[in-house]
Amino acid sequence: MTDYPVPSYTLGERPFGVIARYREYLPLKPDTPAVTLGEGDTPLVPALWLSQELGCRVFLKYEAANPTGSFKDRGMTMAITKAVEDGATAVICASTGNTSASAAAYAARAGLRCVVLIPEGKIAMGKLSQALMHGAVAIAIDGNFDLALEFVKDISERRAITLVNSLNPYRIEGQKTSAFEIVDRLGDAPAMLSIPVGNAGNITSYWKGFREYKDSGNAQRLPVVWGFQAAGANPLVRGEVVKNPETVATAIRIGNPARGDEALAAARDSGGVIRDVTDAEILAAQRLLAQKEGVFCEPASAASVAGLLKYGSKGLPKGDTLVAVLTGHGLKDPQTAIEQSQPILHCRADLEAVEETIANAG
Ligand code: AN7
Repeated sequence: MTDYPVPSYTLGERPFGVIARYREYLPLKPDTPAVTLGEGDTPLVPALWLSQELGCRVFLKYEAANPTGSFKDRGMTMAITKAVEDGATAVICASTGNTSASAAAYAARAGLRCVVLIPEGKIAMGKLSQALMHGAVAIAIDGNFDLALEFVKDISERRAITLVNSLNPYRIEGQKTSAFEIVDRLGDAPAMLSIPVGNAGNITSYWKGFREYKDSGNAQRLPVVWGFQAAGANPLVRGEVVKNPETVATAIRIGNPARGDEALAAARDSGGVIRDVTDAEILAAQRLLAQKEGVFCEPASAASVAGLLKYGSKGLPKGDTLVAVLTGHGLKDPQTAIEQSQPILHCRADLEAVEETIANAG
């Protein structure tokens, strides 16, 4: 055991973080202090426009509301807590961005060294700024995520540095808590879950969470799970590794998912399927969410809604509940947001000119 400090003050009755909230479902010793930033308990936002469009009661599980702006924090609180429990002093991951941001933050909190391997030029600015600001050693390689993951697997097997990619089973354990929250909020599992798929850890986690909650009597049913990949990074749709994955949704620019078999099993066993959406469809869904629902997510997250809009003419649970998981915040990738939006209007610092510009803008 370690000397990770437990705060001597309390935060009232409300449990702080997913370990405090769901400890009985997580593989931890009873006295292990949680390394937490208060992740989880994210909003389940009723999607009014999308509900009309699809003929279902659609909710958006807004994982952007986690401390570092993505769902990764649920898994990272577990992975880092376990690393500390095991006496680790350093952690390492490969990342398309969000894992590195989360690992860097939780490692900083626990006083661990953090090393992140990222694909050169293919990580969104917000995520990079987080990894750097939290003090991680950030190494960019001129290769993609899949190669970076091979490297960190190799290094963590030979050296005293703990792997915190979703190959780490504790990541899955932490991330399954989102399924618990959905059931706790809705009173049962939704009829359908829609989720983006990259390295396939998250779809695996949700499916595990829904099954465990049903087995323990907290839910009566299981959702049909639809998973969506980007068309340029769609190994689970093609049935083979994609050597040079390419997509605007850099978070899911992954050609050889570590938990691909589990993702396919989750889709199959639930009566669902994994399909793909183009970059244009992803960006259109991102804009629709921002402009019709007021919800800003990053491109990879919008794949879950792009898929519903694309394939929803058949197979949706009409009149029943449907949850789309929005995995990360739109602010993670401001460049992609600005590039696809109306340009800013420039104007002289003159009241009349401003009024004229407003009138002309319609
Ligand atoms: C916003 O950060 O793989 O299928 O290295 O950041 O569990 O991989 C991120 C993945 C979806 C896909 N949405 O989840 C990484 C990384 C967002 C993401 C995914 C990611 P998985």
